[in-house]
Parts: sequence; structure tokens; C-alpha cells
Amino acid sequence: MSSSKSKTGRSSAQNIETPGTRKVHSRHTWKLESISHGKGQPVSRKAIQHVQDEVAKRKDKFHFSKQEIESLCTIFRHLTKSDRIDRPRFRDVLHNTFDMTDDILMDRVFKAFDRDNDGQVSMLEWVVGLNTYLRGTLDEKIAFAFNCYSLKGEKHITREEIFQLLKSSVLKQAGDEDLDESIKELVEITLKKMDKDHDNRLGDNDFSQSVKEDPLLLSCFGQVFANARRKAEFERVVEHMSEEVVFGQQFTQEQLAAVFNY
Ligand SMILES: [Ca+2]
Ligand SMILES: [Ca+2]
Repeated sequence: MSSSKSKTGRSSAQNIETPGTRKVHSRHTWKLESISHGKGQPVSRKAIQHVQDEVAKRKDKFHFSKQEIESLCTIFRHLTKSDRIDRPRFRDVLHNTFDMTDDILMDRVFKAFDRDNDGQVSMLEWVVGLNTYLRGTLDEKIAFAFNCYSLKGEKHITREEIFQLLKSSVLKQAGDEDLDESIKELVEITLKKMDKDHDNRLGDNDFSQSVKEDPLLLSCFGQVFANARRKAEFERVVEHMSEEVVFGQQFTQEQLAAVFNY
């Protein structure tokens, strides 16, 4: 649970995009040009309608169009082969689709998506989660990241949690003892910069104010959003599929398999 290594054995800090890591992910690159016609079972009209109806009832702002919601449902069905997805499989999706690697933070993102806390992400929760994860406003993303970084799900991020998060995301070059001391220093620097009300922990106001002063702090304790390149690729698929939906066509499982390349 507390392991900072992903199933690929790479530590999260190694996920920082460098020419050396790009090639590792190249096999996941989606190929729109390779879409071909084939047979398959698209997600049911009724299931999509249910998600669209539930989204329409929501008070918060939605950043996907009706057609795009349909595309997200189809992608969900392709990735899960089901109406819901459990935590291990969801972590695979976060890793393969959005290039996330930190086990602790992938668990927190799963929790953020699993709004009814039943241990599964439903198709509706997938669409609602992606609304912030991919297209959220700065305020929505700040709330999402804060929620992920608050490891116990409380209304603040403690000194111990900052230590745990930073340790998980720092490249382990030094010996462990040296590393712990360096991270402790980093925790103090972070708190000094971000703890605006000086209560020795980060509340949502501390975090929000700090990120608005310096937007890079949004991901200061590790990756909680899609890697930019993978996000752009995913958005391109959603856009392309939504055009197809508009013109009355349906993507089949085989077509999606070609798009997602896994
Ligand atoms: Ca759920
Ligand atoms: Ca504080």
C-alpha cells in the first residue's frame, strides 16, 4: 500500500517526461488512423441515456457535451468490458491511459472518482470524475488535488502526509537516511511557503491560495492529473468519436481496440 513503486517498477519521480521515458510509453499511443470497421457490442443506448440524465440533474458545471458524454461511456465500456470497474483495474486504466505511476496517488484518484464509496467506479462516476480530471476549472482542479493529497480524506494535509507524498515522488538517488533528512527539509520549506494561517498543516484555503500564486504547486506533491501529452491524445479520441456520434455512427469494440491499441 505504501509502496511508491508502480507495477512497472518505475518510481513516480521517473515519470517526469524526458526523452528517455517517452519511448517506454510509445506502444500505448493511440492510432486514430488505424481505425477500421468491425463487429462488436457498443454500450447500450439505455446506459448512455441514464448517464446523460444524471449529468443533466447535477448543479455543478459540466464541461462535456452530450455527444462527448456518449463517447466517454463508449470508451468506458471498451476499457472495462463492464458497467463498473474495481480499484486494481481502474489503476491499470490510470497507468495505461493517463501515464500515472504513483500507487498512493492512483488510489486517491480512484477514491475521488468513487463518489458513493462502494469500491467500484460506475460509468456515471467515470464521466463525472473525468469532468474535473480532464477539463476542470482551476478551482475544481485545486479541490480535486487537495482531496487526493489529503491522504486520510480529512480537511487538511498534515506534515506527515506531505512527508509521505514527497518521499513517494522524489527520485531515490541518495541513501534512505540522507533522503529522509532531505525530504524533512523539503517538508519544512513547503509548509513555510504554503501554510498561510500558520497552523502547521495545509487547509484547503492554504492550498488554494498557494496554487493561485504559483500554479505549478497544483501538482506539488505528485501527479494527480493526466500527463499533458496523454490528455491531449485522449481528448483527440473523444473529439473524433463525438464527431462520429453526431453523424449517427457507432464505434465498435474492434475500432476502439485499434484506437486504444491495447
Ligand atoms: Ca462507486
Ligand atoms: Ca494551515
